[in-house]
Amino acid sequence: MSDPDLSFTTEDFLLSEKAVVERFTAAGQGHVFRFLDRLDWKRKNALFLSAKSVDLDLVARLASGKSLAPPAPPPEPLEGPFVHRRQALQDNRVLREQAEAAGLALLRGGKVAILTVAGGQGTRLGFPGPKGCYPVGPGQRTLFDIHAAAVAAASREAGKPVPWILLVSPTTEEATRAYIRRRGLPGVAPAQVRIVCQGVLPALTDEGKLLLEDVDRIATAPDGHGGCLKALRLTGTLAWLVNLGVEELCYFQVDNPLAPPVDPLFLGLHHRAKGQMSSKVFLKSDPAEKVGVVVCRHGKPAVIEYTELPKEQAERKAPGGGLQYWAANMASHVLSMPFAAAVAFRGLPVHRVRKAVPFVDADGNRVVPPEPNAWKHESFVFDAMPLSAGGVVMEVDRSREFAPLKNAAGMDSPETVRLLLQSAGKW
Ligand code: UD2
Repeated sequence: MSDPDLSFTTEDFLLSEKAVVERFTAAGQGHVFRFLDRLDWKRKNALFLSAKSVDLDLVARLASGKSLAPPAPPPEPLEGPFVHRRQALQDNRVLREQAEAAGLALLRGGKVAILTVAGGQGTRLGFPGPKGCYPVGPGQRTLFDIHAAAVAAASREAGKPVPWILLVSPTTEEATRAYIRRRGLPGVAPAQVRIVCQGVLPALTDEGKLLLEDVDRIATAPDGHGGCLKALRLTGTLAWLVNLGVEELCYFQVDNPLAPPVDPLFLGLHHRAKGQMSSKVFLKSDPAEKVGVVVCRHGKPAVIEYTELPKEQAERKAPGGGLQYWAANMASHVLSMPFAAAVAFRGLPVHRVRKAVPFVDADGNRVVPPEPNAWKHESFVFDAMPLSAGGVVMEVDRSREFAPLKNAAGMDSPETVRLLLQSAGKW
């Protein structure tokens, strides 16, 4: 067999750059290369790297409205045998003990891994670094420290290190890696942690055009926590977990320091139901609370985001009193590995929201628009719920499991988180 032709020339590389420009031009997106001739080789490289993160076929589908999440059918009250209310669980000791034992058996059998989504830009918090690095206290204790202590406790309970996947994004990856190199994750063995970077999706104008964030960078943003499953697939992490014998993935958000990474009762109920995706909920504090609600649609659990729930529905009362749509989405889930893999290959619908996206105009000037000027796109992991063939929705005590850090002040701020940690005895 003759030697492979290794005579790779600069021309070949230039040709591939030329091919990229041709492809973008054919797709009506050639304007992103309008400053190419004035870029030095470093910025030229940056622009082509940015261009390669853009899936032009997906852009065309998004621009034409395909791949976008369809309008949701009207919600139905959350009810069914898969719903486990707190009081009913407290009253059913046999079920509780059986489920807890089953959950512990999964944990001790090495069948469980933990996934923490930490790729968000954390804009509302006004903190320069990734949210996980935020020193919520006491002292300099960060969210990552708190979660690491809980993962270490789960590993002790399991009698072995529990694999822990940290989902980051291009916005948070570098700073998260630097933080972990510098401070570590107390009590957690480095070998049990995998940092997985999610993908990005481009911003698009009303005309379906890409925007330049800078002369050498196309405006993109992390593709939403729904991008975690695709990222697990593309990075080989799904295969890594399967090879470890993992069957259940415990998912929670970095911004909730009270979320137990592994909850044997929740795991056990999920497993007993032969669940594919299960979710935790808690009683909404009031109709206007900024959390998604878990409802039923065609008899299956689904989440309506607070931004998409009309005020009248948010305030609707149930016949027995209380809110009709009472079940706040705690964003803690269990996904069975086969289901996570199926969704990773199938993909999730993309939601879009109009935002003010800074861009570079035709003259190369950076413009920060006062009004929303483009669509940002992301997918949500909870859109997998209606796809699952079964699972449970378990109500928990929010005072013990929910202390979200979202804003610099007011609701869901460091102040409210500290108070909630203290009242939960976690200070
Ligand atoms: C989320 C839920 C809301 C409720 C609330 C509870 C959504 C859209 N809404 O509101 O229903 O459950 O949490 O606190 O999920 N993230 C990534 N990558 C991304 C985007 C987000 O990892 O591309 C992470 C982010 O680091 C955070 C979590 O996802 O841990 C939720 O962030 P968000 O800002 O998208 O959603 P939020 O907090 O408004």
